[in-house]
Amino acid sequence: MSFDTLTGAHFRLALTPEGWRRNLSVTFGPDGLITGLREDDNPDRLPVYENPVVPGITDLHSHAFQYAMAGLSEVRRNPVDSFWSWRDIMYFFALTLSPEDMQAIAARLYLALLKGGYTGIVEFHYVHNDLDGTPYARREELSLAIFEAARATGLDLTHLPVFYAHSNFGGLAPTEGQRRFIQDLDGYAAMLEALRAPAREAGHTLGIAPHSLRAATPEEITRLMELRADLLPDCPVHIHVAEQVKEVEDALAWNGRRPVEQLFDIAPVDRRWCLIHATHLSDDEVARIARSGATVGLCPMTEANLGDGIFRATDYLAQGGSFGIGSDSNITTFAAQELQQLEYSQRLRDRQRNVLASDAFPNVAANLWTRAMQGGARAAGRPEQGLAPGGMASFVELVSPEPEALAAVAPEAALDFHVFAGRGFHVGDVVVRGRRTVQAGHHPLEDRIHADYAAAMARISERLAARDADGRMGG
Ligand code: NGQ
Ligand code: ZN
Repeated sequence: MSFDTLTGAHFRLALTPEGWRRNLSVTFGPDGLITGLREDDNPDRLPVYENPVVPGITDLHSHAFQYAMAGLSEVRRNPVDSFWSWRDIMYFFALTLSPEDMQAIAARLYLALLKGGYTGIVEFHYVHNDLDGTPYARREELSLAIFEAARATGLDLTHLPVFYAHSNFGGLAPTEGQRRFIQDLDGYAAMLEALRAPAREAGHTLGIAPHSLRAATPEEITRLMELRADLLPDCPVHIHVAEQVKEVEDALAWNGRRPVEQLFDIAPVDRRWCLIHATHLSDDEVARIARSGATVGLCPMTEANLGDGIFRATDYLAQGGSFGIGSDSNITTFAAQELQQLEYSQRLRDRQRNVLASDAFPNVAANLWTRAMQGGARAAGRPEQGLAPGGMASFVELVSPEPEALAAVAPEAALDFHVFAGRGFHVGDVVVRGRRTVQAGHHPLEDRIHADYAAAMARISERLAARDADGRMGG
């Protein structure tokens, strides 16, 4: 599929790192980066966007396959359901998928994400093995399914093959339900090597991801850093950390150190790192992450869905910490909803309003959108300038569903409506590095992507029904 390529555009109103600006002529280079930006009345007759335009956000944390189980784990089955009982269902579901299913689900998800305000994705990919736990003939088979989904949809991919070897702190043996995730270091290195050429050809970025301090030991993380220096110097490194209180307790029980303390003990955490969730932090941990330049990968809707807890966003942002947002379990695909949930979690805790604004951006939505764009790009190993020279030519056009009704509202409020008013804006065009992937709300391959997804879901539900004698999914 080839998309229209734009060499520039004229924005009547665009959200830049300096705030909203009017009448901007912007030119794009062949690499999809912004080469020039100036205020004028469009002497070069570039294509004009009359509607407000915002930079696309990089979704910095996704497990694509979980999109297909969204909504299927909302039934109480235990006296107290929790993250851990959800995880059992997720493991059960992960044991159902073929490579073809993986590709169809990821393509359907990535299509939805493009229409949800995202132009990039960081896929934290840990389902590697065949159903019985043995590697595929091509061990990178399922990663290639993700590559294909990104190619078909046009979403900008940073792919993180995940290293996963244990079930808890202290190098405990993995469980049977984790068998599709498990690799040793040699197998992992072989997979990374096999992915380098196809990633380069397709323009994807590769990174490294120890799943968590539960799934990788300190020695293994040290070895992964050596592997990174050999194969992918300076690539992004992501890890799940301190999401659940139980993880903090297990960490303390193992060696007396909290998870984020353990991470800083063993790894050179810097701006190339992304700490996913980081929900439960001490004052010292908040300060250390903020100082390190690492990005915190917040997944507000999933964290709410799983009952994780509330991230200390006010403290962290006051110290200049970098953050981005991830759709994680993909229960929602709208960036606006993630940002709304992030702000509301702080309002509910502090009993205040307009909490996550800044002096530069008193509008909460513009502040959160801009910072999440920057943090997401940093976490993906991409330029983080936004709609400015050197930034990515990746943007989203916001179209009002009721232009007449909103005519009296300043156009600059479009993003406030998009994030905080349920009757938000639609996306019109979505341009990724200069390529128009969505035009007036439509993707050229959407019919096929929907049909492939429906076929995959039919196969999956048959397989689930066959295995699901005790009704663990759905109703
Ligand atoms: C995951 N998801 O890897 O999909 C994790 C659950 C775990 C989230 N934490 C598994 N949301 O952390 O052990
Ligand atoms: Zn995750």
